[in-house]
Amino acid sequence: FKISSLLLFGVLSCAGLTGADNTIVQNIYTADPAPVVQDGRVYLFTGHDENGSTYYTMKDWRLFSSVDMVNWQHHGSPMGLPTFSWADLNAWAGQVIARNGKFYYYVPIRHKQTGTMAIGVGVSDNITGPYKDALGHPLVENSAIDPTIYIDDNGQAYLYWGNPGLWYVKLNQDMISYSGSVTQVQLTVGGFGKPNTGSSAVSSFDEAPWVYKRNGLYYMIFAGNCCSENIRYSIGSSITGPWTYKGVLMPTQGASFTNHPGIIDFGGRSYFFYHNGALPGGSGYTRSVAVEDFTYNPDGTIPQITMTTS
Ligand code: FUB
Repeated sequence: FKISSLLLFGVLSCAGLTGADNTIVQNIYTADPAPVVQDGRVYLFTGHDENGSTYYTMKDWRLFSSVDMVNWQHHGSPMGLPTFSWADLNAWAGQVIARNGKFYYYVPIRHKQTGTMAIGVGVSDNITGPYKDALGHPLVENSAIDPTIYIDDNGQAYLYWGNPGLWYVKLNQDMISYSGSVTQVQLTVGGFGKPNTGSSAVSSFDEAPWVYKRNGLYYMIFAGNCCSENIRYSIGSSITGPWTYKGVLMPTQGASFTNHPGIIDFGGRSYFFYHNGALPGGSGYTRSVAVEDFTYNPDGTIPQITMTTS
């Protein structure tokens, strides 16, 4: 599978690039893909690594969309740090979901008063934004990052997030408040795999959870093996588990020591989004979003996927 890109710049004045393969976006560094299908179109929300960055220096999020997984339109930045008056740094990995005729964008950002990472919520009437701060304060704050969101069949929404640890909370119908307590998942080896040799972690789970349901099975895709990450996954019989570890989905490769998954079905095919350091100047802090298509095995397991590294 090869993907080519035609970038139409909504806010940038550069000329578009045509005929290029992975990575999807070739004129800026992108990370932490969060794809969502809406009205027959794939919307790809990403983080944005600054040029020359030597840390996770990220100030805004970016949005791209496609109807064919070949030609991509750049919608610019739907949301940035200035959206959240209470935050000062770290526009890291988020995810968007539709409900109530609105779009909710869950993101980890640093709370400037406490200096810890917290999860904020943007809201918009349009998937392309602009998104406004729905609350004026964090939804949850326990220094963990990487929110992922899923609405179960009974209408109950679950917000998971991770690193350190893996956590979830049940959201109310309004999607900006929750009921019950914040719950920490027990990271057993049977549920999330063995830690890498020499690690003091309980299991291989590190960060970047991506939760969803498909054909009766719940999937928890995640980055494991800190700090040279690969993508691993577990399958559960309910959205809160118990989880059974299923193995490495994408091995460690390429110039980025982190990776971050996002999975969708679209147009009868399944797509695995991730990031690497494949663009010129690419590194662990100047990353690029890429995608591979794949086919689930008949039992719902996922075959190992090879990263495109150039
Ligand atoms: O992009 C900043 C952080 O790097 C994300 O939150 C993690 O998942 C890792 O990709």
